[in-house]
Amino acid sequence: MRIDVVTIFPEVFPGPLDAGVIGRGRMRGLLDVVVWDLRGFTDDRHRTVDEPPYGGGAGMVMKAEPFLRAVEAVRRAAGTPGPVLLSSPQGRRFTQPWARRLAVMPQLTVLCGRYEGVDERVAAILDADEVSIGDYVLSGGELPAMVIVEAVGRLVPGVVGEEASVREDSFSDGLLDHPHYTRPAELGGHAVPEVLLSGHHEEIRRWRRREALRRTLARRPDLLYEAALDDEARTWLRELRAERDRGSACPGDRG
Ligand code: 4FV
Repeated sequence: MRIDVVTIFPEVFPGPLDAGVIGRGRMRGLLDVVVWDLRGFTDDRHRTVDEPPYGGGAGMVMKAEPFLRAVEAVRRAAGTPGPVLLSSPQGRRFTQPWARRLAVMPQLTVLCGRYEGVDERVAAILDADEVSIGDYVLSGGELPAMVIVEAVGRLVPGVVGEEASVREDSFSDGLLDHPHYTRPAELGGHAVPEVLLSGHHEEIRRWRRREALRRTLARRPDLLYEAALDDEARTWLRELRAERDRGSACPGDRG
């Protein structure tokens, strides 16, 4: 997969995208991340990318034309161009299912905003999707772009060595992940749950699924509406709800 990023700060991308699975995926040619400098698509000697807002008000707005020229160049270079994303707090919330849908595309372009935002016509003319990584305000779209490259890149087949670990990711079945433990078996009076030391794989699977449900019910009940639950999970969820309602709160879960 090829991911093109357009930004006025190309220098912030090396580092985060060179390390770990993304870095290895790029080295192995499974993932191609190309970072473009937006100023390269300006047409004045001051390489202007922003102007005061029509209608007045504080701050500056990013001009449309440099983004339009940049995406033209990306499309020429990318061969089979895919969707265009514009990172902004006004966007739809980025999720694992959205990352999965993007990871099967041949190419993706991510535009990084700065200042007060980007001229509204960029998204309209490019039919770009606005994407938000969360309800807080950053000073730029570069970190959101890295989040998207990381979340999508690691789903490209072969990028994460153990496919299983991608399959068993948080949100892979719409639930939060189960608790994880490793050596030592006992730490400061906190013992690892017996079942995990039992070697009884079915019992371990059941414990992990139930704990994932318990945690999701306590911390992110909103996820339960979308989650694909089978009969086993629905039964346990009823029991967990009854347990919760009986007031035997989940030990340790502040909910
Ligand atoms: C953001 C977010 C975000 C807002 C103004 C860039 C900044 C500046 N992007 N999810 N939250 N963007 O805060 O995606 O243009």
